[in-house]
Amino acid sequence: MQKIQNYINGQLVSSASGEYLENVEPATGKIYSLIPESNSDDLDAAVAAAEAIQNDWAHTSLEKRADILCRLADLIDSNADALAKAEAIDNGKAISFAKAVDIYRSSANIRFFAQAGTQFSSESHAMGNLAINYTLRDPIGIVGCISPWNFPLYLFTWKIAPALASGNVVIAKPSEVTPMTAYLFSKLCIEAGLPAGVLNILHGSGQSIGGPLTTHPKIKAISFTGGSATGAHISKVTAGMFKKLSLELGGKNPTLVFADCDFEETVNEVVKAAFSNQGQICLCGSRIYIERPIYEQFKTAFIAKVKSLRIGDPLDPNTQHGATVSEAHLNKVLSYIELAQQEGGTILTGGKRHIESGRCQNGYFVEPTVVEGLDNQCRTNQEEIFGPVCSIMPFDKEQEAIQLANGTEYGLAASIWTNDLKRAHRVAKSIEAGIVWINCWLLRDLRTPFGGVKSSGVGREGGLEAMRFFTEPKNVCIKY
Ligand code: TXE
Repeated sequence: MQKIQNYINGQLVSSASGEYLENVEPATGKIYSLIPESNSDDLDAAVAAAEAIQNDWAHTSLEKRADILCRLADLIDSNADALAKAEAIDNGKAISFAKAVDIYRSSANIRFFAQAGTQFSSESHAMGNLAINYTLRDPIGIVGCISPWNFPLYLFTWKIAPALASGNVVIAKPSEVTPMTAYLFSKLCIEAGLPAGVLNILHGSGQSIGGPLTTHPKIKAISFTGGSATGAHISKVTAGMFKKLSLELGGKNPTLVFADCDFEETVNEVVKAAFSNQGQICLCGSRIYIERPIYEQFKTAFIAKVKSLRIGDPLDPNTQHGATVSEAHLNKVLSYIELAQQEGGTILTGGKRHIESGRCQNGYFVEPTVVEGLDNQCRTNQEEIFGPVCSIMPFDKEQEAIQLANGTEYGLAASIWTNDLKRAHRVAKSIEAGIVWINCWLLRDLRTPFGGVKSSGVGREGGLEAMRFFTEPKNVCIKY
């Protein structure tokens, strides 16, 4: 049985306790590897390693840091097939999606921030002929990065890349649900010649190592992506420690379809927005509001398209819809489908666990599910399900659509489908979200601010936002 190892001080090591967690392949329900259950002892070793190299890394030239990060990105590219297969096995997602999205973006994240590190600059402010102010942006020091299971390597690199590029040393904790690609990545770090201690990867549960990582006094900033409940917990336990927190949390994103949209393209894209990655993306459009004149026509075309999604073995290149990530998550999603019907919803397609044949017969598959006839305030339309379940309903007026869209505690993303330019700008301005797409979804420019409002989080990732999060500005005023 493969044993995943921690990456501390440039070495692959077991956890101090020697304990392991079981790692299950979602498509088969079988245990296929073991994960170190790390604790504070492992954390102390990682902090010591980080502390020892902290100064050297902070004073490494921008070009040298960029070179090492670009080497890492090149190694991801040259190992893309193996990494995509590992991601598909570990997460249950379709291998074609893992290759085209997860691994492609993992390399792009690192390459982007390698370059951002050499372009990152700060300001100066002249006081006439009296004095000049200049702003230093120094690395914070030792930072913690905690990432979730839905985009394992993609969100892991999305956090560590800006942290490293801005001269910090990092202690990172991937999700215990999907540890494999972070483990394979640590081997690439050794091959790339990343100096020992610059990045340390600790595997294990939120309880055993996640918690200690957030409260360690020498870790001055935490960048977290995960559930809103966990984000709230981290805020609470770190309160009074004055750490910088970046919290990218859950979403319950609206999709607004107006009658004048490009019909065919909108149907196709709204299906992707609802079901990509089995609906396990914080940006997924799980609440679909359609202007009444085209409601029946759109519903018919949408359902037909959803029914055509090919569910199957994540390792089959033709699969479009894989397994949900764990048995616990499978049961959570199925319980919400049950709830949707109790709340008066009608299942238009899907609604059941999908039983595959062959090696995947015990896999955690859920049919892509569409529910109609729910009230906007019901739990199904208020709570993040984070699975292949969406609800649809008609609206009549623009103002009504905006109220429906803004009617949850979340505010991460939204998509608007219309050819009316003025309406597009008007509605985008009124939507309570950090990201609004118009006639597109998940079209990403890594320079843009990424994150949400309300219960979807605090702070922004991406581009200069990330470089600023991982640095401390210091104003120096010098009199002429
Ligand atoms: O997230 P968790 P999970 C949402 C989605 C999902 C729910 C739970 O609704 O169903 O969150 O998913 C670590 N201190 N999203 O269980 O628990 C944990 O080990 C420190 C949306 O994956 O938040 C993992 O590495 N760390 C999200 C990471 O936090 C702790 C993507 C996320 O785990 C911890 C994923 C603690 N006390 C889930 N407890 C998005 N916005 O994309 C756990 N962790």
